[in-house]
Amino acid sequence: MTQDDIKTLDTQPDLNRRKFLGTTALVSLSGVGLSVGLSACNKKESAPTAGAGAPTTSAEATGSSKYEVPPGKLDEYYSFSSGGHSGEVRIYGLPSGRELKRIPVFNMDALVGWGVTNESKAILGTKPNGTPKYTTGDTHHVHQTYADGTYDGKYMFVNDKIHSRLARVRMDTMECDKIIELPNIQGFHGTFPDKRDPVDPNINHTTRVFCGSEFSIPLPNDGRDMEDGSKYKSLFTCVDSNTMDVRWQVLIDGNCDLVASSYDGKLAATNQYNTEMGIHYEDTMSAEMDACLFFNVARIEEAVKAGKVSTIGSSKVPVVDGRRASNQDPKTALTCYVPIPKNPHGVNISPDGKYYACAGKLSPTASVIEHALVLKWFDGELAKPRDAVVAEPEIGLGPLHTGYDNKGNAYTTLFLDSQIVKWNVEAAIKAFKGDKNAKVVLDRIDVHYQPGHGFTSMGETKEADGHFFLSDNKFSKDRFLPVGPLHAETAQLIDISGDKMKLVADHSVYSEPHDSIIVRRDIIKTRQVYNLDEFPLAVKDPKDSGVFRNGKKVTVKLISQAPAFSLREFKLKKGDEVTIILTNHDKVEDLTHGFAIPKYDIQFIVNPLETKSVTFTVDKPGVYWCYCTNFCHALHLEMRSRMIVEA
Ligand code: RUQ
Ligand code: CUA
Ligand code: CA
Repeated sequence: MTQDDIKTLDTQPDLNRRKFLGTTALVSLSGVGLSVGLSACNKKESAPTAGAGAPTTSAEATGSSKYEVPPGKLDEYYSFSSGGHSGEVRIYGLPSGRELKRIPVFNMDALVGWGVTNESKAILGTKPNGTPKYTTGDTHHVHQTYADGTYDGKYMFVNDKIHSRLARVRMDTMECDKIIELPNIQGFHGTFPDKRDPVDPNINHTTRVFCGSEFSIPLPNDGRDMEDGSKYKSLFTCVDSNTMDVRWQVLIDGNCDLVASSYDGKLAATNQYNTEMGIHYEDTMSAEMDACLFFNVARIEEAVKAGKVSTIGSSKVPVVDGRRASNQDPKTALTCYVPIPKNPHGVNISPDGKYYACAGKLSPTASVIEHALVLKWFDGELAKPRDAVVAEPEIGLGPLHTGYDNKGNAYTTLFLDSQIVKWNVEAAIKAFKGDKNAKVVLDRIDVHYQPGHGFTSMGETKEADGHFFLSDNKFSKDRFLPVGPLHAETAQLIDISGDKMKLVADHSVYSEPHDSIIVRRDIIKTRQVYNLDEFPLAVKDPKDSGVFRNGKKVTVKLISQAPAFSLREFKLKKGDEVTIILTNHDKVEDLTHGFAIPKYDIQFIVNPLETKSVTFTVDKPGVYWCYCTNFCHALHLEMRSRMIVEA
């Protein structure tokens, strides 16, 4: 394929001519880099595509008041979004796009003191010297716990791809309460809570979190088998959502990527783009078909119970064998590999629980897999896994993630075409059966530019409401004021309630949001204040404040109450290991104080009736003004205490 051929990729209207992006095409594509990918962005409208309705002209925001949230009014939805490189989770209001909060998870954060206080360090994990074990994170997938097929407002889970950690965030305080590191994997990417137990009908809520790992590694990864990629392996991991213990892992062929869970609790799914087990990226696209891999949760747990497990390295986690060769008999198989073209990306279950859409990425198709047919294969009643594919519509170039409305329509991001395509699932099934009149693709809309993730309001629950689609685009180019070589990204809000999609807002977002969920506001019930009794260290009475010495270990107990700390000063000696415990006695929502110590790198906040502590060694004699960092009162600047360190 020549450079010119590649250039025509974006304007070539005949889908069939670009059915698959071959390895050569992609290798050269990466060579010319973004100029090819982005050339789609240069046109205001895209060329009509065969089999599709007329493309929608990029509907620039009309400023219709319907989508405006006037001053003093609240948004209809929360959007919970991963922060990518920052390692945090972000919360936006929709439709306004107001950024409401950043929850530090895998990152340190001076505003709240995450990674600074003893309590947060205990969650983050520390090195022997007491500093956080890792200071970087890479969050991608945010999902909340379910009850009865919809969000229950209890917890949210988010992955850390770089260090393979799973974090849990409490929804009442919107703070991280637990982080674990998954054993024997790298590139932990897809994350999805289950929706009910596969066996026990009384458990209709989340009790597990499924985790997919993208990179295969030698197992154990201790210096053996490093040159031979065919010996590398991947594991699919199940975590207990309550205890956050790793329950089990499944050894698989190929890799995992994104993850979905079924509404009946019976299956978990992951798309696989590297069934080739390639180490170099050309190798990862050498095969025309990869797979969507299904896990039979009940059978895996029976096998674990029956002790049909092994362990890897020093990990005690039971590992069952889900490799293809060991799972040929459907009646006993733990896994089912459904062939899907080519380097698929994204696996999303429809709100009625019937279908999974697995988009082709390097094939212009989305494969529709019927849940009931995968179960049938496990019962020995379906000839081969591929028969579970009931539709494979051609929808456009570079299809990635799919969201759903409440009318049987799917909305898929097209990375290369820079579009969102709306298609009807039942029509796609009819067309696959040969119905030439089935109208599959219903609408297309240009987005700006190169959408990665896309998701609909409540679309990952049975309460999908068909109101909004949010397109998280990887490039904003000319949409916002330039801020240097790295631009903001665009989150574009699209009204999907009518027949035609309508672009209603561009929101700029700080790089790099990956997946998000859009949650109705009535589901989220946050607390207003903490309770003194929640904290074992709480300084409950102002009279309990003071300096308590035990040799070189010193405890300083303080309370904050606007506009003063209970100690005007506290004296320490050089070399002391001091623990400062601060309890905020203000009881009013949002009346938060901060505590910062110059030159000692201490900064944190205490929310109403919250207690936090820090431990450090005082090695620099002198006077240090500990001041309140959070504006709390007309006398906020005056709110200080003096740390006096004697030589
Ligand atoms: S997936 S790398 Cu997490 Cu589409 Cu974004
Ligand atoms: Cu307390 Cu500012
Ligand atoms: Ca592949």
